[in-house]
Amino acid sequence: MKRLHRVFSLVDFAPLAVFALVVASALTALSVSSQVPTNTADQAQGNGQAIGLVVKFSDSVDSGKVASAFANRENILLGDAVGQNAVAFKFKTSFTEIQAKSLADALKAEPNVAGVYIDHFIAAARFVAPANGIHWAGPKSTVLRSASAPLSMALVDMWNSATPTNPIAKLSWKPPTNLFGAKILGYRIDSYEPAGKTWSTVVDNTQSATTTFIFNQGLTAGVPLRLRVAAITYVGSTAKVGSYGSSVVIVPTSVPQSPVFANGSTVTSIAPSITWIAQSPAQKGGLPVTYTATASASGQSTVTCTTTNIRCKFAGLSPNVTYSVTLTATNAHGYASALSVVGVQDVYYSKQWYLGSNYGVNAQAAWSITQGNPSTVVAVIDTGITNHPDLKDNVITGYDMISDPANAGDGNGRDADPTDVGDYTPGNSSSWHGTHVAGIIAAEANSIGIIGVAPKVSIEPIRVLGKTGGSESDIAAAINWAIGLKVGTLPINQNPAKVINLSIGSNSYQDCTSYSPTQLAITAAVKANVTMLTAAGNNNNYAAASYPGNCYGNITVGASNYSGDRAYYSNFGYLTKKDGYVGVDISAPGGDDQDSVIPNGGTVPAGGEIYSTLNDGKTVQGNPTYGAEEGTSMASPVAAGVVALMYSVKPNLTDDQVWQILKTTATPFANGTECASLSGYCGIGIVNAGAAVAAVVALR
Ligand SMILES: [Ca+2]
Ligand SMILES: [Ca+2]
Ligand SMILES: [Ca+2]
Repeated sequence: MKRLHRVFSLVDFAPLAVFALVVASALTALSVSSQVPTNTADQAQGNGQAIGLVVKFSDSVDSGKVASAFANRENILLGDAVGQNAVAFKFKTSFTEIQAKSLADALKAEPNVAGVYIDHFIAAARFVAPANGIHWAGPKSTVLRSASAPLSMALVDMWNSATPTNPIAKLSWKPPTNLFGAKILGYRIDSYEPAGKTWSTVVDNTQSATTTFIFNQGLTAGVPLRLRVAAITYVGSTAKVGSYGSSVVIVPTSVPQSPVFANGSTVTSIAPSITWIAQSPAQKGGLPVTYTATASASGQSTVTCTTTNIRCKFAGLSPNVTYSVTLTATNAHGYASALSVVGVQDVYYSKQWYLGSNYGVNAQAAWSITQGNPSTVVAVIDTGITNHPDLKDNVITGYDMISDPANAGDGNGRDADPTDVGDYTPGNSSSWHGTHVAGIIAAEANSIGIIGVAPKVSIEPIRVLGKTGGSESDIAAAINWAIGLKVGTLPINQNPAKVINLSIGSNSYQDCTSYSPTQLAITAAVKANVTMLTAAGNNNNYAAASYPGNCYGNITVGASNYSGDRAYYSNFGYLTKKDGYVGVDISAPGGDDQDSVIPNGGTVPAGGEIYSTLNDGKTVQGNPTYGAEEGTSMASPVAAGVVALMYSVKPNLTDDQVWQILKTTATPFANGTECASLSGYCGIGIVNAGAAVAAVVALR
């Protein structure tokens, strides 16, 4: 994590586990799963078992030769090179974590040894989402007799054009007639929650005898706001809440939000209509909305159509011309920024809500500047890659870094072919996880399938996760190879990465920095100004306990949803006294099947999940396909794609500049959400491609 000073020792975590962070799997192209995830072994999950050591030798020795001698003497088996003069060793018999640390400490004192790290294996396990209820309790109070109810309640809409997207309401009342000898300390205001048919306190105590209260945050336009008020009176040092007056209700308003297209993005004289997703009352700003679509093409006159519906047909388009369309939603307060859809032809673009909706990454704005550059290389350290027509021109030579032939499943240890041979286990289909991740970053801009966040950058697949998971030493070797360092006798990577995506996580052990071979590699990557994005983990728990997100120097990405809040499974920040919430640096859309219904306005495309490239093989590779999945595994590559766009504009950006820009351009979480109210809990905000790329342009 980028901002974290070490917090691991502060928290005591149960040895649960996760790896490769997909929550739900829907492996077929067209039947998108919107059911609650079955949580079956989505991918590798960590058991945290110490399997060996990684020893970094001093630069002045022949590390291969010294390692051989070392292995004989210490009764440990020599494994593969990790890079940076580090070599993996395997324990001949099983070691506990404590025994491994003890041996590591002893070996640190040996001549020629510069560092010793513990290697862990990450094995398959299941994801179980724990319950996470948050409850607010008001203070208790006592007094002999409570005041009577306040009178003459009134609630009015106070929207004003200075803050057009923000609904504001003013509540006023008259004081109670009977105070029973007490004095007014303040007022308590409750709001009605229709879901549970209950009242909940929104202002515990106004601490004032003033009989008006302005609500200028936390309101949602279009969602009825019903309030009631009671006086809080006190005698001596005791206080009591009085009777509630009758309630009042209004529907707060604002300008509308941007509409989202529901189908392909261009119109022609043959197909002259355009459809968009029905907006909820909140998205309409709580007011009636009119939509105006404008079709334009160079050398042609502009054609518009207007409707209050979700579909509009253009009349009088020129034959054989492809038009670009801009759609604007207007209500009595104003209009939403128009959304242009120039050029996107990919047929499943309409499923990719995370690119263009209100809490998506604003990809269109970035694409007006760049769709990426093929010389910008994104290493996807994952399960490998499959053949896919929507990826083929963007995938460059990678490597298969899995040392253990049995786990690799391709008949050998490390080799130059990172083809994903599947991670099928009885009862679980192969995940093709690396293919899904690669498509999110760089699926091609063409007329088929989906479009990646950075559809013109290059994907460098490096395979580290096999049949049953992967080892830390192989992950470290993959990072070292990705950034162009020598890894034993392997050929040097001719296309070093600028961005590395690690959609991997395990909360089975906490310590990264002092004993992890991965930290050794991440530190080298950051030094080389390579930006590393890691998943925050899917445990609905502290991200600071999820490896390798809890290493230092990487950007740890939490998963957000369509509504602009935390996806229910995403790990979150840990509250420290010094730094506030730490552990998640930033969020990006990762999908949330429990946030798939737009209130009173239809459903979120792809069941609220992230639609990307897949393969339909249950065991071995079958045919290329597409499917919806969710997880911080999906959020991290969304962010990686944005970073790749940034480097495409300015390849000599420093890693620190990348982080500063991501931080200052992030979209705030939706008003009233957990992520918005607990600052830093889900990171700084949601990655905004358009704003980030514009900020890079401004640097030049
Ligand atoms: Ca192999
Ligand atoms: Ca291979
Ligand atoms: Ca495509």
